[in-house]
Amino acid sequence: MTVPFPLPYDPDTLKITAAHIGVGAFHRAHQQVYYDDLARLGAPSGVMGINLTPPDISGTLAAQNGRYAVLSEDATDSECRAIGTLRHLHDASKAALAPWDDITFVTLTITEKGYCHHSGTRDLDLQRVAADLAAPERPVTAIGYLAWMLERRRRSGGAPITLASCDNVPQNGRVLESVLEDYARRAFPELLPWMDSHVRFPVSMVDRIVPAMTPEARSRLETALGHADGIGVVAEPFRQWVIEDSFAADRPQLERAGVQVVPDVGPYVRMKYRLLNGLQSAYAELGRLCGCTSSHEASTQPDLAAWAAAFHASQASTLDCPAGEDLAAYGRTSLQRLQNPRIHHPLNQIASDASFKLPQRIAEPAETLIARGDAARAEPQAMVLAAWALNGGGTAPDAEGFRMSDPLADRMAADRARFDADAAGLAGAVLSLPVLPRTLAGSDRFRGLVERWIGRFGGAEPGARAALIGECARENMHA
Ligand code: NAI
Ligand code: CS2
Repeated sequence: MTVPFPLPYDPDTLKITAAHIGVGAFHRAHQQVYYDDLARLGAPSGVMGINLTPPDISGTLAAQNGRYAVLSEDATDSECRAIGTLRHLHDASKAALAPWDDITFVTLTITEKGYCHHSGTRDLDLQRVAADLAAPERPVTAIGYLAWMLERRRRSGGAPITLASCDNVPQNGRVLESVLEDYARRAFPELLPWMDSHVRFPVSMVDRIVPAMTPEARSRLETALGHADGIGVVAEPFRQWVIEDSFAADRPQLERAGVQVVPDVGPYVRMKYRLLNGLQSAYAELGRLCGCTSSHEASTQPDLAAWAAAFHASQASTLDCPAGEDLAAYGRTSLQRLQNPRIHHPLNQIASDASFKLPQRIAEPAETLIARGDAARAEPQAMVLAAWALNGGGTAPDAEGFRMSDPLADRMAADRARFDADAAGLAGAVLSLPVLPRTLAGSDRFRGLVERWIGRFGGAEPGARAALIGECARENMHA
C-alpha cells in the first residue's frame, strides 16, 4: 500500500524513548514538529502518545500508518509537512498497557485543569483525585496515572525519568512536582524518596498558536496535502520552546532542533503570558464585548488594534527582558501573529478557562503596578477585568458552535445578573473572585477603574464600545 505522507526517514525504525500525555492539536503541531526535525537531522526519537481523555484518535493514526500533516500558514507563506514521529497512541482504555520502560523524557499538555490543583497555587485539589486515591492502581486522572507509572518504575528498579509540563500554567514544572509529591505521599509513601533522586520536573515555555480545527481548516489542509487526513492540524508558522536545564536522564537532543535550554525559564514565561497570551485574553474579553468572534477579527478591528500598544507598554513595564529578546519588538510581533488572516482562533476558545488564565496574564501585572504605586497605569488591565465581568460567564455558542466554558461561569453569570445596573457592585464581585489577588480589590484606584469601565462599556452598544477602546488608545493610557 502506498503511504501518502512522504518522509525522508523510516518511522518504523525509530527507537521510542520519549512520551507525551495529551496528544491534542497543540502537541501535534508543536513538540511533534521538533521531534520530526530531529529525525530529519539524524538524531531521532520516536514518541509514545497517551490520551487520558478524548480525543480518541489512535484508530485514525493507525489507519494513516502513523503519519499526519501540519499546515503552517500566514498571509504570504504556506508549508505542509508530514510528521512520522508519533509512533504509538494509547487512548484512555489502553493507557494502563502503555510500555514505559524505555521512556526517559515525557512532555505533557493536558490543559490547565488536568493538574488537579487549585488555580494559582501548587496545592493538590483532593476532591479531584479522591477516586484515584481510593484505588491508586486504577487511576483516571493524569496525576494518578503518572504516580502509578512512577511507582511501577520504582518497584521494577527502573531508570530516572524527566517529566516536563508544557501547559500554560505558571511554574508548570513546579506545580506538577508539587501535586505529584502530595499525591504520592498519600498513595505510595515509598515513592517520595525515589522521586527525589530519580525524577526531574523542568519548567517549560512553549509557543505556537494552534486553534481547534474547524471543517474549513481541515479542508484547506487536505487540499494542500492532496488527500484526507483525519488528525492533521493547521497552525501559524511561529514556534518556540524554552525549557529549564533540569533533566534526570538521557533525553532527545532538543537543542539541535532549536529548543532553548536555559537555567531560568521565568523571564520567557512571563514575557509570553503577559505580552502574547495577555493580548489574546484581552481581545477574548474586549473583542466579545464588541461583537467579534475570532482573535483575527478583534486584532484587526482598528480601535482594538490601536489599543494593543497601550496594553503592551503597560504590561512590558512589569517585565524583566529575557536574554536575547526585545520586549517592544515581541509585543509588535504578538499583535501581528494574532492578525494572521489564515488562523481563525475563536475568542470563545481563548476565553474558556479564563479563571485559570487571567491571574497570570492580567492580574499579576496589575498587582505589580499597584504595588509600585502606579495603579493608574493599570487601566488596560482594569478594562479587561471589566469586560470579563460584563461577559458574565456567558456560555452561548458562537456562530460556529464553539462554546465558552469556565469553572466560574455560573458564579459570574449570577453576579452579572445580580449587579445588572450596579457598576460598583459588579466591580466588587469580579475583584473578589477567589482566583484574583486581594491586592486588586484593596486598591481604591484600581477598583475605581474597573467600576468606571463597567459603567462605560455597560451603557454602550458593541460598536460604540470599540470606539471607547480606541479613544483610550489615542490618549495612550499614560504609557
Ligand atoms: P486540545 O483540545 O486539542 O487537546 C487537549 C488535550 O488535553 C487532549 O489530548 C486531552 O486528552 C488532554 N486533556 C484535556 N483534559 C485533560 C485532563 N483533565 N486530564 C488529562 N488530559 C486532559 O487542546 P490543545 O490545543 O492541544 O491544547 C492543550 C493545552 O496545550 C492547552 O490547554 C495549553 O495549556 C497548551 N498550549 C496550547 C496552545 C495552543 O495554541 N493550542 C499553545 C501553547 C500551549
Ligand atoms: C491561548 C493559548 O487558548 C489560549 O489560552 O491563549 O493557547 C495560545 O494560543 C498559546 O499559548 C500560544 O502559544
